[in-house]
Amino acid sequence: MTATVLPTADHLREEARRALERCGVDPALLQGPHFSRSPVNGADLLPVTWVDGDAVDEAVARAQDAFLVWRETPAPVRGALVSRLGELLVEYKQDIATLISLEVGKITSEALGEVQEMIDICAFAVGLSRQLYGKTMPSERPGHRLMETWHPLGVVGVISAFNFPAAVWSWNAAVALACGDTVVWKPSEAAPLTALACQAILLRAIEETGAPQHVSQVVLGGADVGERLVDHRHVALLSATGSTRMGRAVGPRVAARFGRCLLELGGNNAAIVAPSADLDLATRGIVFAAVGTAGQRCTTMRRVLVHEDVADDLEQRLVSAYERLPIGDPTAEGTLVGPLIDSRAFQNMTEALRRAGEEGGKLLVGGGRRLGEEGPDTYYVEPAIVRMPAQTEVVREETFAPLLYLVRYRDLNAAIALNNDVPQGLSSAIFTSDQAEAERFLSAVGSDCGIVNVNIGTSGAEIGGAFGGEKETGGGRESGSDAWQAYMRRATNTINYSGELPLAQGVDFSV
Ligand code: UN1
Repeated sequence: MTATVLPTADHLREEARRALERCGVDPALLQGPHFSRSPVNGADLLPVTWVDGDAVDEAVARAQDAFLVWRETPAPVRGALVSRLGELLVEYKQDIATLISLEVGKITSEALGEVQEMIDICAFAVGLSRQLYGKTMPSERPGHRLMETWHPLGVVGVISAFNFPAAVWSWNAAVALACGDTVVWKPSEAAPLTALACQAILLRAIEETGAPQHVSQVVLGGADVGERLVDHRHVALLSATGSTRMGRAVGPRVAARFGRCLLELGGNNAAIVAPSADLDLATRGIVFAAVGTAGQRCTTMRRVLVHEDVADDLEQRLVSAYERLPIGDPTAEGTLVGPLIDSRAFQNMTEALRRAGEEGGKLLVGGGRRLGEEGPDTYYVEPAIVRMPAQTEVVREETFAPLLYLVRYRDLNAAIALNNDVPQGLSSAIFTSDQAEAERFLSAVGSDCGIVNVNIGTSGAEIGGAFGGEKETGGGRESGSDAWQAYMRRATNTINYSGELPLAQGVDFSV
């Protein structure tokens, strides 16, 4: 394992400043009293200004005005804005990736991957701007036509989390803009600089394509800013990514004003490893899904349900892979595991490890803290694997850290039951060479998650599919497939060209 020397605060600050400057961020926005902090070395990066609730009201009012213009702009013309955004993201890919690494500790390859995901959603949304299809249906009445049309919805409020500080905004913004909505974004408090860079790039695309200036805005701030968006009657759709606890608070508040909600909450994702699995492939798939982004994706694999015939073999392979993981400075070449976001994440992991021990777990590898001396406020941890005697209480909870539980099974139905016996329902996987087993897992009596994979891990979904999950994950779907429908309102139209007035269901109402 590597023990890298961490970059100095001055070095990181300089890197951030250069990236922001290239992206065209107005230096006037980089003033206190709040600071963006880097988990890479625990030091403050640059100051930013937070706004208050009144500024949110003003931003929503501007977004509402812009909406009145934007909704009348032809959808393919709206697509041209998203297309330009995608081009600029290609151009500034490295700068945004740098800011993501500095602010949330993502390794370079995954930070670049996050920006690629933004570029991909732009391409998807541009195509979508010519495919906002409604259906036509045969009417039961002669001389009638029945059809549906999709119209822009209004202002979309986006609340995003630290772990995908830019991509999740773009999933929402690219699709919402193509659909004719306008956006007000409250980014994670951990990643304001990334948000300012994204906003600067979008502003340039707005100027170049002549779109209304306020089709998309960013509001930096704390919980009060988020709450104002949640409660604002002009926020037609509130799209929020974060913890189940946050979703439990947000959902009812938006529902109380009859607003729409799109929730992407917790996950407690499992993979089943069947006796026929290619164990080499399974090992690689599990390590990426369990350890990537230091275990801080909502799609992170947290449980492996392994058949007892292959359990010892798989355990050995995983432990050996974990022992070789390069942990350290996420911006250094070759690092695979960067830091946890903050001390609370570290405490949560430590606490879960303690409870797992109490509940009969045996720690197989990892769990220690690294580099504590170089940066006292940094939380580099060794990803851990714990063998559990059963799916106990702690295993059923989501711990947002690289902590993987192994539970053995004997019968596939029991493994599927374990997969489903958690409150969350985001992602799931099965590693098997037996098609009947794979099909069972994919079927109505299989996994109850929103994402169900075969011979691939639980994380790293592509843009084309709808992303999201069931149960305490919140039920929302974003990015691909028909997820755009959440950003539009549907009108059902019945058109009578018969010259008569026949009533549906054969009702006779002649006077
Ligand atoms: C998240 O962790 O909030 O499927 C999103 C994945 C990524 C997105 C994760 N494409 O892992």
